Amino acid sequence: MTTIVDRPTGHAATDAEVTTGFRTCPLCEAGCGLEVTVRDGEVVRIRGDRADVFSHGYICPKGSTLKQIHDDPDRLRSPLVRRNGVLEPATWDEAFSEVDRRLRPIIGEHGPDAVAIYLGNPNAHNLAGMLYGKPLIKALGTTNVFSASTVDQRPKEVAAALMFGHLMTVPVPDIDRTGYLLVLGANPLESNGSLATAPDWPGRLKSLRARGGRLVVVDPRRTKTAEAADEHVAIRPGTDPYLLAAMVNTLAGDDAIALGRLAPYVDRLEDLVAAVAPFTPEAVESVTGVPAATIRRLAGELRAAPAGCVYGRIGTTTAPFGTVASWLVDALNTVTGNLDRPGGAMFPRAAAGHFNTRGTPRFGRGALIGRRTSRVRGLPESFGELPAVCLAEEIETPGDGQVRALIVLAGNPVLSLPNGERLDRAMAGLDFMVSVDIYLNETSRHADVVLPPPSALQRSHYDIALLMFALHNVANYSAPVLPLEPGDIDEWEILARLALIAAGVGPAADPDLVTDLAARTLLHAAVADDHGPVAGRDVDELFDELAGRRGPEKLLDLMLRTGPYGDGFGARPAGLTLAALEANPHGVDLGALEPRLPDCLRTPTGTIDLAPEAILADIPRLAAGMHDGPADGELVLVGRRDLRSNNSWMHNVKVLVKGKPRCTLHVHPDDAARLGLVDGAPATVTARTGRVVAPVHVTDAVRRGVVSLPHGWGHDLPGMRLGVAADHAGVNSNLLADDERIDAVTGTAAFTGLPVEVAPASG
Ligand SMILES: Nc1nc2c(c(=O)[nH]1)N[C@H]1C(S)=C(S)[C@@H](COP(=O)(O)OP(=O)(O)OC[C@H]3O[C@@H](n4cnc5c(=O)[nH]c(N)nc54)[C@H](O)[C@@H]3O)O[C@H]1N2
Ligand SMILES: Nc1nc2c(c(=O)[nH]1)N[C@H]1C(S)=C(S)[C@@H](COP(=O)(O)OP(=O)(O)OC[C@H]3O[C@@H](n4cnc5c(=O)[nH]c(N)nc54)[C@H](O)[C@@H]3O)O[C@H]1N2
Ligand code: SF4
Ligand SMILES: [Mo]
Repeated sequence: MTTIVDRPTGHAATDAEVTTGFRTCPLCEAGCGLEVTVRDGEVVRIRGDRADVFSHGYICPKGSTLKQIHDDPDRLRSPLVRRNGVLEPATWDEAFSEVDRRLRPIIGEHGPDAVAIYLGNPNAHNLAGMLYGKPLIKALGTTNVFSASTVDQRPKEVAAALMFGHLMTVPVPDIDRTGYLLVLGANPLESNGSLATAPDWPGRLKSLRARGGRLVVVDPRRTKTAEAADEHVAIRPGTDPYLLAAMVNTLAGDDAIALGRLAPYVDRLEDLVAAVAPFTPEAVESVTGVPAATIRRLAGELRAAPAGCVYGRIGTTTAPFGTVASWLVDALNTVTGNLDRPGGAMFPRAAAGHFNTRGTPRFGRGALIGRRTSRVRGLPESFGELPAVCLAEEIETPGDGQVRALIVLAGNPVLSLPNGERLDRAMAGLDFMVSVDIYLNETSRHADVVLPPPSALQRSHYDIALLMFALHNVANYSAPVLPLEPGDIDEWEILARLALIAAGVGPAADPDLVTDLAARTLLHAAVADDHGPVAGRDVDELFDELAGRRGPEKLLDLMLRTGPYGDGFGARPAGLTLAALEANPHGVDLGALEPRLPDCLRTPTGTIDLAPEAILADIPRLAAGMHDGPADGELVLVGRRDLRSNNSWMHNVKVLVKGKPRCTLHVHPDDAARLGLVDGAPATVTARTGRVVAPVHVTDAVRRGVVSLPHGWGHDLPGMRLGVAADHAGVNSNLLADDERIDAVTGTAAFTGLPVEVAPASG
């Protein structure tokens, strides 16, 4: 444990040992540093770590609730095994034996595809998920792999892979140096940012404006971020690609395209220009609801800014044209000369695990997408995963390859995937299900075995994934603040033991086998990398150097040492190691983002593809809707996030759910008047797949014709153990979200702009 014993001054001297631990908050992508004070094994205070190199003390109201989650009596402390239909406490050995007993025969009889896996959002914030999820998938050998990515950022990843050669090569907005930031479909003042890792968005956006920069927010709702902006453009949901295409069209028409330094590395500019030719600002005015003059002005402003940047997030990705929109965001960054320059859209250089820092610069296989399709609906695979919208039908539909068993890692798909009611029903029909989860909730209540990891404060942390999107290059490792309870096992060990069971080695095998196999695999790749710091070295020798560590620490040390700042196992003695991070509990500053093109490209051509065929194929569909203005009385649903909420699982924390209800239906006053809806009274919202009743909040913060309901609520199902959440149940907006509405290129759920009917609820 990296703890510093200190006695706060001003306290009466006691015999209690007070320790202070520092750890990165794992709850959202901002990655704030926390200072955790522990007295006699109990957390007494969590506040922002003022010495953290990235967050400098900033936290949001969720950060300190790691204590409440740790102390939550509803948090599972032991495995549960279903016996005679009832989930009962069991020992770890009993639980793993049960998984072995039930899972192996299903694989034996029906093949590996009979077991599906869903990886939920917290895996991206968690060393276990990042390092042991893949070995588990490999051991299962299933092609039925699903994750939260296809209800989230997959369109951005596919666009990035097609343009730049790898899914994690996503340009991030350099908000600390930009002079002009155009934000579409993101609300970082509630979400704290996404695919753009940085603590303190409020402070950063304030500084942007204080230094004379301009902030423009495109959102059907006047969000907190829009209120903090110079300009709010209330776009019609789902139509961002029309707006973006028209901006590129404007620049092309004005002969204002300027690739700058990037010109030698950019391919197919003419095809981009041709693709957007039909989308003039005038042509898209009615579909977007944005005046042509505004579109022209935004294009001109972006072009004229000394350094400007376009940033699109979930409102643009979980949309019917999510990939087209994601591509156009970076096409616009490129044609305005803003890609890869300070103040523009830049490529971070992460310390561990970043594919684009390995191998030969400008050489790669490109996007690994569409290599197969889903069994029932024929939707495309991407990066080894199938769209999550397919999960229910793959369970329900008999035949070869039918999903009969499901492993859920840190996910709550019943509340998070579209058509939740269908998924809930499908799960009830599974032969066997395992949930690795800290709660007995909407999803894990279907499991036959629930395996609870310890709380976040009892685990170590490093943001392998999120630091690849950081707005400043940093590395920050956290040791556990609290020890494991006797007999408990860490989350990585749970996943490793599941992998060993899946591989047929049995429930009692040593989890370190999984670590060591993964370590050797990584080392083989590292020594084979002619451009890396351990090129040509002996794998066994390097492996032996890691002997003092086990679990995720072993793998992380390896990744850091072979990474771009690493010590190269002695080759660069001053370089980064895990030990160096342990000695710096507030993190290590690796410097501001720097231009990385063309070396970070991994496309087959070694250049940026400005007009990927797989995306252009969706343009005719886009063009077909170009003149579709809103129908009379049209009402469409969009989501929203709240600072005090985190997807589906933090509503059991009293301090976060107290106060006025947050799961309300926002309705514009004109629509409310037209439909006879009254503020505070319940309304029925109906869509193809379902119906919910939610209290109305009349507000002109939503655009006319748009209603908004947050996701992640609906905690009123039987068989759960979420006492606080049940008292603030709300409704599940994914009973309305349609599993047939998708982004065509990736199969990602198109949550936004769902047609709904709203009426006063009787009684
Ligand atoms: N309608 C609509 N639906 C949406 C969205 C939307 O905007 N609108 N957003 C989508 C997005 S972006 C995402 S990312 C998904 C998220 O959806 P999911 O992938 O389902 O993730 P969460 O809702 O965060 O649920 C996390 C689960 O993990 C458990 N958990 C928490 N911490 C840990 C841990 O450390 N270890 C383990 N093993 N379990 C843990 C929680 O109890 C919970 O059951 O929802 C998507 N669904
Ligand atoms: N407090 C909190 N923080 C979170 C989360 C959380 O649940 N709560 N979830 C985390 C996760 S998993 C993610 S992925 C990130 C997401 O981070 P963000 O992308 O910032 O998420 P939101 O706050 O939902 O903002 C999306 C915005 O898009 C708008 N929008 C909807 N449809 C459209 C459209 O068609 N066009 C445009 N231009 N805008 C549209 C919505 O009104 C909303 O304001 O947040 C993360 N952080
Ligand atoms: S902003 Fe995110 S990372 Fe920072 S304290 Fe809040 S939840 Fe944690
Ligand atoms: Mo997400």
